[in-house]
Amino acid sequence: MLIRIPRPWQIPDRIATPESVYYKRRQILALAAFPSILPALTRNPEFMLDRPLTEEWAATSYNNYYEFSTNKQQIKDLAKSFKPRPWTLEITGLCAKPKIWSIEEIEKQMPIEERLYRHRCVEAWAMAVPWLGFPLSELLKRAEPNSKAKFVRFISVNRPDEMPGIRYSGNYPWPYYEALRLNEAMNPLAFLVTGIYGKPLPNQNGAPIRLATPWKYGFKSTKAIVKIEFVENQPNTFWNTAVPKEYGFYANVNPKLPHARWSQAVEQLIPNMERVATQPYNGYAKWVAHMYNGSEI
Ligand SMILES: Nc1nc2c(c(=O)[nH]1)N[C@H]1C(S)=C(S)[C@@H](COP(=O)(O)O)O[C@H]1N2
Ligand SMILES: [Mo]
Repeated sequence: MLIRIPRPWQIPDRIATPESVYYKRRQILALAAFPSILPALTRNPEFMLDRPLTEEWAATSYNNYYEFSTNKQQIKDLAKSFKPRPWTLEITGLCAKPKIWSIEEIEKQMPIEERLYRHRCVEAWAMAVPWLGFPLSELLKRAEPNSKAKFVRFISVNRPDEMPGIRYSGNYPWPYYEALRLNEAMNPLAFLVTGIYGKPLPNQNGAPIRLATPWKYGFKSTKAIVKIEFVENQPNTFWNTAVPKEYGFYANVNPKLPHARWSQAVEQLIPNMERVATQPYNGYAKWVAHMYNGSEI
């Protein structure tokens, strides 16, 4: 694998400011290619970064998506023939107004905005990317969850024909599934993503709709979601079921709590793997720390 490894000082104008010429140009290109994301071109100033944005080529060619492969650099190619449209997302379970949404309805009706978020994989690599999307709460509140609803489950698409990783890693409990506590799902940081770098989400990043919960390890950010369900009791999750000793339910980023096989004190920024200190809640304590008492794993 030959990848260009830019040194930090060679990277042109990657620090994203609202005025970034680089970024404006991208947005104009995106608008020409995909007019329906016009409302997405508003960047929410609440969610800026303390570090450069990861270059687009890196964020879209180094992925985790076990339905395709365990090899991060192969996912982009293997996902080329995946068909993210037509697509429906079902909201169901303990709520007054269950509904099956088409992806087009979601894009039209949800308040699409752009947010710059850090992303921290449990394996210790990290990136910072501009997501397009909307708060998960916007979709959930329209379903009117009832008083029994305490958790929210997310289920990924199950298409073995299009996803070789499902065919060849038969031991995993497919389809991929995850969950949040209801108050985590309603937290303004929890974001449903339909685009990245001013463009529709590429298949390898979870098209057409994926979650971003930036205060948690990346495996909570379910890709290619087809179903969201309100439930009463804490549900099982894919990784907790597959390897219970290594992956808990909460999975909040915590530099002081090592993974069973490695430290979490340091993270490495793709693509040059610069090492930086891990921050509690991945730097999002201000938004989320109040939801926890510190014992969650
Ligand atoms: N359905 C599904 N969602 C998934 C995964 C997966 O294997 N399958 N991997 C998770 C992990 S471990 C990470 S780090 C992120 C990676 O997102 P990215 O490839 O867009 O960086 O997706 C998460 N969502
Ligand atoms: Mo991850």
